[in-house]
Amino acid sequence: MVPMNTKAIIAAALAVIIVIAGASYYVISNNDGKNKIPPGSENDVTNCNLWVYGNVNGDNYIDQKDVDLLEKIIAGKADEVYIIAYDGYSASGVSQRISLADANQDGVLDSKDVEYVESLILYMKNYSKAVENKSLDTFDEKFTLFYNNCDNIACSVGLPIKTIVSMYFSNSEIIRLLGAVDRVVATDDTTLAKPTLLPEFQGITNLGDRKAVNSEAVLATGADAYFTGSSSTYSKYLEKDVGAVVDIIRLSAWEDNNVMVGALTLGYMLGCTEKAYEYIGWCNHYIDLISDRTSGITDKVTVISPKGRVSDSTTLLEGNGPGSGQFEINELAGAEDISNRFSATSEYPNYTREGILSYNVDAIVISGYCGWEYQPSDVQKRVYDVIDKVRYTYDGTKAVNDGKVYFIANELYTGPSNIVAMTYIATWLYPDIFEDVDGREVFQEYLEKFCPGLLDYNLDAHINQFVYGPDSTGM
Ligand SMILES: [Ca+2]
Ligand SMILES: [Ca+2]
Repeated sequence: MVPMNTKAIIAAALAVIIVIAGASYYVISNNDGKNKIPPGSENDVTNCNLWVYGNVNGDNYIDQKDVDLLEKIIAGKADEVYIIAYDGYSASGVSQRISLADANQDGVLDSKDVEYVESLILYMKNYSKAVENKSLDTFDEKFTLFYNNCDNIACSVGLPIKTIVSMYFSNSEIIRLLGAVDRVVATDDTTLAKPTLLPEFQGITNLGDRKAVNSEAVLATGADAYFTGSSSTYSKYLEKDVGAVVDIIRLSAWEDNNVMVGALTLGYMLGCTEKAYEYIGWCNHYIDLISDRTSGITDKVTVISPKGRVSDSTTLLEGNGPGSGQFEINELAGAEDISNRFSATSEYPNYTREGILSYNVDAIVISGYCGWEYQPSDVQKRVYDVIDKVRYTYDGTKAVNDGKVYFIANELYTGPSNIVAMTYIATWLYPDIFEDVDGREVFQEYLEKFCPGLLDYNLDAHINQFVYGPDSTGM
């Protein structure tokens, strides 16, 4: 057993990012070897988005501050800084407390790490400049970067990355916001099935199913790197099959809502740091704004997010729990998501009517299937009819009685545009304290800042495909 005071500190540290006090307590207090995490401290960093070794102090940069701290650590004058790397998506959810100080990943901290970080800083300056000046073709200086992937495994990647494969549409959205679409040599069927969302990817070689991709086809692309997600979902044999030739980069594009880690860490690897920091800054602006106003609320609005599939009413009891992305966005919006009460281990728990009634949930935000590739004529069937079915399924709850049943297209609920969903939810659940915040404006900002291919998209004409709530035109 972990001593009580340590346990409380770990729980507090974890609560900041995962906010499932019940589940984290369960993991820590049942330390049976499967879910072992080292003791935490109140100084642990929970908001590090740059999971690159050499980021010694756990902020979002690798700079002179890291060199200075590393020298102090080596001299015994400072302690290592630990970041909480949460990998909740893999089955039971494993949190790791890791230090990024061993920059060259040789198992010891010494002057070689200092030299490595200094050379990394210099390299990134030249690499980013080559990307910025569009002279990457002739930039042939090589560097091996070490990072922690979304499976919580330390990996290496060879730089520069001149050609890359992008698997899954959320991953492709990240590549676009970083400004690196021109390096994509192959992609997957979900990216190609979204010509409205991702017009600039259309016509790129299709590698098909991201979950079961053909290894030979990956090799045939000749790509330097392959950008995908957790091995529990996406073709876990790839490292073994092609890892010697192609660097397999597993970073979150939605999982655990670690999108910011995915965007910044990949942005670093691609030398697209300027755009990556712009994105992180934009996300943090809204996260902080909502957190500042909701963190003091003691009686938070309780919420669930059932999947709102059109064809099958039984899916209306399928939920989104910790690790799904929706859960984390609800919590960031200041709500108390009660989905974790239905399963301690599954990221997609099944709700029961009895359970939802007994908890008397305050609000329901449907994670629905409309959005980018649909038209206003689809809204009746895909949004309004689904809302009606949800009202029927959850009849008797406070949410239905009070008319607090909302809809967000799942493409907006997870992935890099999920900050838009977060602001909509916050304004719906707490209208009094967010009168000055407008989800629709945040959506437009996302398009203008991070979707250069969508500058002509008429959001007003299509907004009802994405959201249904108090400030949407459908209500
Ligand atoms: Ca740093
Ligand atoms: Ca070392």
